[in-house]
Amino acid sequence: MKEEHKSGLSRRALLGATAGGAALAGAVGGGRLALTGGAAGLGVLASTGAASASGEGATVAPGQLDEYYGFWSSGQCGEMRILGIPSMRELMRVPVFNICSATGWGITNESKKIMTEGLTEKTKKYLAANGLEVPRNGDLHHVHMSFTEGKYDGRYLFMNDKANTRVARVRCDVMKCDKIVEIPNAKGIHGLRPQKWPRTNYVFANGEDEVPMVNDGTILDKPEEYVNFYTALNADDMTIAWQVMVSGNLDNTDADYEGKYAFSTSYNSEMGMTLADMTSADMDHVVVFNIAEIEKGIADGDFQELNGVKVIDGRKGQNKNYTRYIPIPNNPHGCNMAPDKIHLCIGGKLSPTVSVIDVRKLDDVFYKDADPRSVVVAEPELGLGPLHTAFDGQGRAYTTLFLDSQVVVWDIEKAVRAFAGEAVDPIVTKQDVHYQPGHNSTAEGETLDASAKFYITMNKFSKDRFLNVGPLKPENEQVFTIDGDKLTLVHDGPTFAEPHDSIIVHASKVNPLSVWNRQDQMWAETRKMAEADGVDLDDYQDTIIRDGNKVRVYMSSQAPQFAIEAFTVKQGDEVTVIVTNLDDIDDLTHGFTMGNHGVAMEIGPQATSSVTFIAAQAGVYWYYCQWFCHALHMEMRGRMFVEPKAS
Ligand code: CUK
Ligand code: CUA
Ligand code: CA
Repeated sequence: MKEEHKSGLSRRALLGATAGGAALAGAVGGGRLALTGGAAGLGVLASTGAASASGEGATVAPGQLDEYYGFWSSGQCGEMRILGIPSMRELMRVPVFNICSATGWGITNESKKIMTEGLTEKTKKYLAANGLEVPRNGDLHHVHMSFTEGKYDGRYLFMNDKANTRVARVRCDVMKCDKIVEIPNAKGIHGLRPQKWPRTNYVFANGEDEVPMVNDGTILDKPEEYVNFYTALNADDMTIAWQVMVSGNLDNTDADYEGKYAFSTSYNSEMGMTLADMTSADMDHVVVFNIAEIEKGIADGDFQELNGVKVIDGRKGQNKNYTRYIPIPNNPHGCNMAPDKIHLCIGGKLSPTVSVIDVRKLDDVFYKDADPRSVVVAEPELGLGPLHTAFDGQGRAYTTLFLDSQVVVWDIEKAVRAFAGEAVDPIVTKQDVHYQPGHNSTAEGETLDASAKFYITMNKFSKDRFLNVGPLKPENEQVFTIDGDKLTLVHDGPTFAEPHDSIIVHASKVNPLSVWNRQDQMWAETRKMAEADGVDLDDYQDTIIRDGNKVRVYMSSQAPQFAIEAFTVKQGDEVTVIVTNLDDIDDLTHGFTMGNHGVAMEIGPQATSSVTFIAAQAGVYWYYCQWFCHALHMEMRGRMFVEPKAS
């Protein structure tokens, strides 16, 4: 095995130590060096013959449907993706935090409302000052479905935006985003999980970046006055229920199967502002949030109101029952609750260990003053750079080893026994992956329906795995079938920036519509506007309303024609085009693109969409349907005449 290091130390030696911040910080850099320089030479290719005979059951023939949906984050692309599993066929991209040229997300009036109504006043000012209508980007790391009694219930998907501190919700009936909320006070929403039990009443969201409590510029470079916030949103209406101020920062989060506790990892218990500071302590921590106590504190008025949010003080030293801090080595990352309802697994990242917390022991820490570390019932050494853990419902855990480019399969019960002193090895097997895995997923692994069918690894580097496409390489995702102790590679495929996390949901739990309901709330505002204009949006529309310098053009569409094939406005008019797709057949989507105006939108069967723009330049402009809908799709077009302003 060849290993390269700036420091000259071996990667294993470096990461094997859990103490010494500088060495560990160096190890991250060193590991990176090793993986970019030498992974191909690490011998990791040996065990990965392509799909073998034992991978059967993972083949999905052309025309056949997948057994599972995969809901994927897309990182800095800001969208959610839907895949078929196990085929890994990409089925759809759902724009959420991004602006989408195809669907008009961020361009249509309906989507702009969703993208802006939940923003703070500060952000609205920022947008105005920058001449923006909506935030341009997002960084979507975590997609999770709503739960009822510990199982996916097919209602909603929730997701975070680390870049602009937002949380969004996607409706599973139409697979469109219906709510985006900016979280006040917190900065950099990263970890996100729905409450699992009794149902998803709350969505928990971690603030990763520390800022002054009142962040108005009075305090700048005084980290000792910075704080961090844990946020609970009400899942049903996407309002903010409460926040807890914490010590240290927050990385990933999860919730238990009893509705009692939620948990967050912190890699910066030091409240450091530099890499050296953030890695200086041997131990960081997991914060445990006591949901009932927090609710009681809110009810009893033990909070301060900050930017409209009720904030509980759960920092260290409060001596209240809102939070407890469990010491964990070292810059921990992943936070995964096992479906055995007992074991919470924390990826040690700079420590080669996963810390296993028995959540049944937490009551004693809250109410009997037990040592916080007494809840740790196993801490197996698994390998270098443990990040996230998935579960198969059969007592096994699958932990990604970022630096080792492996997944380690281990037995939770054996790890507990080994920790208690028994001579058992919890490690079942180690499997090479390509390369540097972050998150991983098993089918419904974060639910009580966890199964041992597939193992999906989301690798941060593809390196030499695919044809070279220039300096920017794709990421790589791999699917393995699980057969006892054996993982068999059945899919290896590139993916664009940058999925972090995914969930695998049985197809029976997701039942989207094929045709929109005409009464859908998505265009409720547009419907009100039409009513005021005396236009029936459910019937054929070819009405043009002039209202000062505002023009509203109502046109229905039916393949292959817009109800209006020409309309006239005056230069400088604010034009709103409202298109209703009266086709009610599966898969008959129309579009509306106004040439040279930066305007495009999707109008699904029976949907209404609208878009507003200024007709700034005189001339003839063609609009057209940009969604191929008919043999005469090219002919589905019309003209906008813009009369010159009288000078
Ligand atoms: S984080 Cu990306 S690999 Cu944002 Cu869930 Cu761990
Ligand atoms: Cu309508 Cu293409
Ligand atoms: Ca740290």
